[in-house]
Amino acid sequence: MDSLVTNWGFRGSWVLKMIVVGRSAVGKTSLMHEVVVGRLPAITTLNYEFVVFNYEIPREDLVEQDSKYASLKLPEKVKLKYQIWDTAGQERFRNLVKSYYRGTSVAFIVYAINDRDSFEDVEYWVNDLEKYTFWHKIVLIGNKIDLEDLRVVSYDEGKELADEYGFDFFETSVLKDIGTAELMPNISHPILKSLLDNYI
Ligand SMILES: Nc1nc2c(ncn2[C@@H]2O[C@H](COP(=O)(O)OP(=O)(O)O)[C@@H](O)[C@H]2O)c(=O)[nH]1
Ligand SMILES: [Mg+2]
Repeated sequence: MDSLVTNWGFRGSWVLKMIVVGRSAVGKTSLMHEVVVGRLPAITTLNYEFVVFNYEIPREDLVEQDSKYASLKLPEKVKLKYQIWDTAGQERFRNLVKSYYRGTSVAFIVYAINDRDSFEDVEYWVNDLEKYTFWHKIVLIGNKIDLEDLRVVSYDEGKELADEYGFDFFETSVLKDIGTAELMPNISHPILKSLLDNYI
């Protein structure tokens, strides 16, 4: 089993690599930007850019929501960082995306609830991810729930698919700021626990 986190150079500092995949224009870049910077990006990457976000996990994220870990104190010196690899979803980049899987523990597969093709693509990404490496966690995300009138993928369909694969599932709207704040804290707790149990 690959390790969950990589020590990124000096004692007590850990980086957790994540990757974001999915069809183009579902909102991958917007979502990760929202998570990291807290607002919609002024420019979208429009399909061809690969972006790496580095993000130090706020301590509040790690302890706030779950009383079970609230009493577990992360030593002051320890720093945790997310490194999020945003990718482009078009066919011609698909081989390139694979080259980023190595050493990555968490994968987000994003589709848009108003784009049936993007939901049907999920299976492609699952197969691709599962061929390549060990995943600590895969998260399925149905984005753009503000477009309720244009919805063609129901919540239940998304949830069922996620359950079938054993993935976490969230619906989000970057535009309306729904479900985005919970995303990272939700995956931080298991990470913290694993760190405390295994590394620190
Ligand atoms: N209505 C709506 N539009 C969104 C949402 N998230 C992203 N978008 C828009 O969808 C388009 C594609 O977003 P982008 O992040 O570049 O998608 P990517 O190709 O998957 O990285 C942009 O015009 C975004 O502003 C959302 O939650 N709701
Ligand atoms: Mg993008």
